[in-house]
Amino acid sequence: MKFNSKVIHGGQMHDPSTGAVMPPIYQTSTYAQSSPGKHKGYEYSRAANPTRTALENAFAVLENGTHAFAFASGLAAVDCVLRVLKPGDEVIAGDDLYGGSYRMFTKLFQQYGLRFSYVDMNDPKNVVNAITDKTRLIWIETPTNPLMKIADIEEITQQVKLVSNSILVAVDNTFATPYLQRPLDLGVDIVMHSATKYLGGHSDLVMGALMVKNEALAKELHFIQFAAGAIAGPMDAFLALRGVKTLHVRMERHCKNGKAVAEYLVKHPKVKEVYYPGLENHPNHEIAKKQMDDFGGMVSFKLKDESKEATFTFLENTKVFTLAESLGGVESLVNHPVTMTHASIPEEERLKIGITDSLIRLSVGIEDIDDLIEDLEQALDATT
Ligand code: P1T
Repeated sequence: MKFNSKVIHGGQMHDPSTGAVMPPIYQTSTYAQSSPGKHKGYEYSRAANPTRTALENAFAVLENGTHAFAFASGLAAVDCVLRVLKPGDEVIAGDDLYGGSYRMFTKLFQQYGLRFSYVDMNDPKNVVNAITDKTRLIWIETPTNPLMKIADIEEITQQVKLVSNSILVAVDNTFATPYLQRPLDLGVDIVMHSATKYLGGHSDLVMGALMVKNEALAKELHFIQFAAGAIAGPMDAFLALRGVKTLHVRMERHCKNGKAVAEYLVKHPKVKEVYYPGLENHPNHEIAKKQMDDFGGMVSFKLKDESKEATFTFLENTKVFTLAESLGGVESLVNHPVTMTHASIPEEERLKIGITDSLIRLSVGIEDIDDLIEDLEQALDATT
C-alpha cells in the first residue's frame, strides 16, 4: 500500500469478536485464563492490551518496521532505549536536542555509568571521530529541536556501521514524522517518537513510540517495556490511532503552512534569522531535500531586536498562535525554548549552539494561512 493508505489501514483488522471497524477501547488490566497459562494471547495489560496492539501495529507499518511499542510518553520511549545499554557504555548524541532528552541523559543516566558526548551532526565526520571502543549508541534527532538542524541519517549510519556493526543507531523522528522521512529504510536500528506530537496530532495525549525491524532488538525492547512498565494506556492508544489516520492530510497542510510562514518571516524587516530546512539558505537544505519528502511545520526564528523585552512582547501578543510547550497538533503554538522546553540545558551549553533568549519556536498548525500570517504580523507590530 502507498503511505496515504497505510496510515488508515496499516496493520489494522476489524475487531475479531464483534466486527467493530474501529478497535474498541479495551479498558481492562487483566484477562481470564481457562487454566493456568491458557489464555487468548493476553494476560495482563502491562505486557499487552488489544487497543495498544492495534496502535502498535499501525506504528510499525508507518515506519516500515516489523514491531512497534507504545509508551506512556516520548521520554519513556527514550528511557527504554537507554536501558539496553550497560554502565561504561558511551552514547554519541547531537548537540541540539529536545531539552528533556538532554536532561534524561545528563541527570538520570550519567549517574548509572553511561557516558554521553554531543557533536554537531551537520557533518557525519564529527560522529565518526567521536566513536570509541565503548560507543554503543548514536542518538540522532533530525530536524533538531529547536534549531532545525539536519543530520544525514543514511550517511551517518553507513559510516558508523563501517566502524562497528554493534553500535546501535537511533533516530528521534518526532519533527519529521514517517510522512516526511523513514529512518528504518535508511539503515537505522530504532526509530523513536514523541507521539504526543504529530502522530497523535491533536494535543490531547502524551505518548511515546519505538519502531524497529529486527526481531532480537524488538524482544529486548519489549522485555524492558514490560519489566519497567511505562506503557501507553488503552484510552490514549485509541486516541493516537484515531489521530494517526489523518497524519498524511495534516502533514500536507503543516508543510504548506510551515513553508509559507518561513517565507513570510524571512522577508520581514524585523526578523534577523529564520531556521527552516525548506529555505534554500539553510545550511543543510540539500540534505533535507534528499532525505525528506517535504520540510514540515516547525519554524524557529530570532528578531533583529534581540532584547528579552521585544521577544516577550511578541510572545505575549500572538492570538492564533497559543504560547505553550509542545508541538505537532492541528492548532498553532509558539514557544520560548530558553524558559520553556529547553530550560534544563545550562546557559553555557545552549549559548554555544545559538539557543539565545531571542529564539522563538513556532509549531505551525493547519489553520487558514491568512489568519496565521495576520497573527504574526500584528504580534511583530506590537514589538515596536
Ligand atoms: O513530551 P514527551 O512525549 O515525553 O516527548 C519528549 C520529546 C522527545 N523528542 C522530541 C524531539 C520532543 O520534541 C519531545 C517533547 N517536546 C516538547 C514537549 C517540546 O515542546 O519541544
